[in-house]
Amino acid sequence: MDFPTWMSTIQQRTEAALEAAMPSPELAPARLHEAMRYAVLGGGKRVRPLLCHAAGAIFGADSQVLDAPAIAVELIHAYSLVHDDLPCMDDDVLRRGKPTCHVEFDEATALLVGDALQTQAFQVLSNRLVGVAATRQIEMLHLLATASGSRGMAGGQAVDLAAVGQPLTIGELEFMHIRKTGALIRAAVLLGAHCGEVMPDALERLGHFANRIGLLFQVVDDILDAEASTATLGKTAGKDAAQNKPTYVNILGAREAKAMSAKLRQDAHDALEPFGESALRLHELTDFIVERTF
Ligand code: GRG
Repeated sequence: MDFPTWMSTIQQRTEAALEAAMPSPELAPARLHEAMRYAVLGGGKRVRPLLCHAAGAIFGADSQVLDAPAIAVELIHAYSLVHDDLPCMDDDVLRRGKPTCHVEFDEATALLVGDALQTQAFQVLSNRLVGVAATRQIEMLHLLATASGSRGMAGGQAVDLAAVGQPLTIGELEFMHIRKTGALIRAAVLLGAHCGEVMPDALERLGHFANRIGLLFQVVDDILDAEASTATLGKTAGKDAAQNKPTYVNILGAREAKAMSAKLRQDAHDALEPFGESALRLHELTDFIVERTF
């Protein structure tokens, strides 16, 4: 199967699994459920579910089992986008090519959407996973909680908010992005591996790969924010500069940021070397992260 076909197959099964996990809009409280569905369904590249499936495939994990961690991570991601767009945070009106959740509904609803999606992620991941030992599943829940919390994504967001208008060093910028963007990407990869027969040394190597692509994802995001249009991105372009936010592009310059992206891409491919052919999809996803246009 070629990469575009594989990608579209996983995106479709992710969409179906998300649809099945989402509460019906007819169920009370209808407005909250409608807003949750609005924030989650029918949009996004589904990069984290793709990474989860690709990592799981290396260790022979079953696709049906992988759907649970894949959508759990996507639900955390969707919650983070809804909260990030709120006026008290990034204050944005456009996400995934449509009005942000608080614009389409209202702020209080958007806040609750994020809360409910976050807990739903853990509800999904705590369902029985066929073929995964209970102790392993507890490790997975712990991993996702740590990646999402104050030592992971939420912590990175706190550093991000505090950094507006502040001159950051490249080291401080990296500290922030390893948490804000990288932690969830790492969780997606490791959760996928946990669903298969993975050994500790392979997990460590995969963790190294995931750290590289987490940063890579962010460097590319900064380049796109500076160079792509709002129409292409489906979210407001040029926001980082407008909000005086530290980014790889404004600290290093576009040329250096692109050189950094090329280096991280190579490091990521190198980290996959020991997995041989079985890591084909992760290699392809690494290239996709760099070559994406939105
Ligand atoms: C509110 C706790 C909390 C955290 C928010 C993820 C995040 C932290 C903020 C989003 C801001 C941002 C632009 C981060 C850069 C990287 C990123 C996560 C981009 C969006 O992810 P994509 O490109 O989006 O995977 P889609 O829409 O394709 O799912």
